[in-house]
Amino acid sequence: MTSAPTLRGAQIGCGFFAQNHLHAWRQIDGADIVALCDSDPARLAATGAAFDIAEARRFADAATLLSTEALDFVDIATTVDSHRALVELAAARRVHVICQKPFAATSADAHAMVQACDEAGVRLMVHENFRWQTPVQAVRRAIDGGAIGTPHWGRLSFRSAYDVCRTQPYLAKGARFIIEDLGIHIIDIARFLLGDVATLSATIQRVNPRIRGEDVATLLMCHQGGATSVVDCSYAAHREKELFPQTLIEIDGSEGSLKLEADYRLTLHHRHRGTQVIDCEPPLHPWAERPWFNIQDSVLNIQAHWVDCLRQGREPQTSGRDNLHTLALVEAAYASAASGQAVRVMSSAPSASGA
Ligand code: NAD
Ligand code: 89V
Repeated sequence: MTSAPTLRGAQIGCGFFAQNHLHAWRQIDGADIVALCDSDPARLAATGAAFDIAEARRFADAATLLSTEALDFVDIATTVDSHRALVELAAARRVHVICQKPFAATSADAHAMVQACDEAGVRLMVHENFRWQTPVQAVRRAIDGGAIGTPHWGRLSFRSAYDVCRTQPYLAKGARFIIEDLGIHIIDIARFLLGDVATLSATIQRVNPRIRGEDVATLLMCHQGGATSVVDCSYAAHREKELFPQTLIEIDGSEGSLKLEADYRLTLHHRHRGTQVIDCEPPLHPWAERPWFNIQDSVLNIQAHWVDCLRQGREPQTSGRDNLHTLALVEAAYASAASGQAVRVMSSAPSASGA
């Protein structure tokens, strides 16, 4: 039996986080990155050398890349201001697309990008990797396995004082910070575990005077299925133990409860079957490092999911269409924080949130 041809991909954006994408692509069977693109010559050269991509296959602009290389997909890991142009360029070339989060700066941009890919008949996945973290996948499996019955309440918490702006300096300059950069991940996990959201209330605060946007956010969400969740995020939480980049999760269900606590310890308690403790520590891949290894492992998992979806002709879990729901909640959070009112969440696209 002949094995399927290896998918040919190109990495657009060779900055801080793209290095994790490229390490993970090397570890995945079925896909190869054959070309690179970055408008910054120094980063392009350094990344090309580090990942053995020949100079002839390094491009300063995506249009030349797409008109020169025969590609199955592009992996866009640039910052949000360039996402729409790059996604539409790839769609126009009938090339499948992965795009980093935040997918788009506005809801209108996001809808246009989804439509462009639909009309071109190409797959579109948003690289929203937090739900692909090993511990979060374990929580999903526990719920699917009936460990706690039907979930009715949850708390998803990311509290840290880690200086994330050191490696991502652009985060300190934006009018929006923690919800658009980090909250978006935790909101997506809440959708993945508890389903889509009907109404949302939010408050935001700025504690660190050296940044422009908010570094603390607290959301209350009422899910369409009846559950209520609290999503709380902070980059101004000076705790006894720094837990970056761990997301802690508590969920109560009709038959029991689960807690994903510090250092990837998952406790499942069932009212009749008692308590079980599971160590969900993610693998530390050879190219990964602490404390980022949890996120780095999720990069491998989501990219492997992409290869499976392209091979099997399936819609990725975090498709552009699905991510419209997560983006709508980000917009609702900022609107609620500004108005002080709860917001009824409207998102036109049908959801495949997974809960
Ligand atoms: P970065 O600034 O370090 O890298 C972006 C690179 O893209 C730069 O090298 C820049 O020169 C290049 N670039 C920008 N516009 C371009 C264009 N039009 N054509 C070609 N190259 C272009 O940024 P980063 O920290 O690596 O973040 C990139 C994206 O990844 C952001 O959207 C960020 O939110 C996201 N991110 C996600 C995770 C995660 O998945 N968990 C973690 C960190 C960052
Ligand atoms: O993962 C990210 O998207 C990063 C982080 C949340 C760590 O700040 O931007």
